[in-house]
Amino acid sequence: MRIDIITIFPDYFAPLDLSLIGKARRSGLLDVRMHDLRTWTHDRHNTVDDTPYGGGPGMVMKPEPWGEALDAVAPAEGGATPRLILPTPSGAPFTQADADRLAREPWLVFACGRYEGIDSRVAVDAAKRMPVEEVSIGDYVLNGGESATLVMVEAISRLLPGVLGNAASVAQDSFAPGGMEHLVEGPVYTKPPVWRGQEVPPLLLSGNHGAVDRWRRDEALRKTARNRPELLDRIDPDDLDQRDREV
Ligand code: 6GU
Repeated sequence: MRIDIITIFPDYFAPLDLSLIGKARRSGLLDVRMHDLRTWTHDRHNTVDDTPYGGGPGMVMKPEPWGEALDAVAPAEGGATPRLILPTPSGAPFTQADADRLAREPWLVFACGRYEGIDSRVAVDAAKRMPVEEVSIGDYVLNGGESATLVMVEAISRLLPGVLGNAASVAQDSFAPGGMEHLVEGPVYTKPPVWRGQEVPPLLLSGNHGAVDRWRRDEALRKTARNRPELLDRIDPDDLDQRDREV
């Protein structure tokens, strides 16, 4: 998968050199390219922002550098077109289902806005030649799209075949499609069996895999009820068995 990131802070993405994503990049599974938006400015001060029409506080990102940047990174002529992701607190919520869907795309471009956002004509213009999505990572405001892009790139790239050491672990994650959608994972344990007076639940040491699976589902349901009660309403009743209803 190819990912291009357009930003005024390319250094913000240094963490993408690390850990599993860094390894995936070095192995060629993941091709991530950062681009400095100021490359596509033409004035002495490399200006990327201006005051908002209609007045009000803050600054808005000028359309011209963004138009040129997107033309250069994703040329209109010449075959492939990426999907453009615009991180913004006014976007649609980014979920695990979005991570799964976007992990199947061959090419994504993230356009990181700062200040009060990017002139709205940029998204309209880009949509004439590529699919565009405005996406938010949660109901709070960040100073720019960079940290949100890091979050989304990590959520997406860990789903690419070969990026995680253990592909089976993805299926057990909170929110994973095919069993864990609308559920968060319950507690996990490793050795030693007793630590500071606390025992690991003995069932986990029993070797009874069916009983362990059932216990994990019970605990996921309990933890979801405690921490994310609003998610329970979204579970398809057909996906609940009698034991689920008793938890
Ligand atoms: Cl994607 N961008 C910004 N600037 N703030 C956010 C966000 C994105 N998602 C939540 N808050």
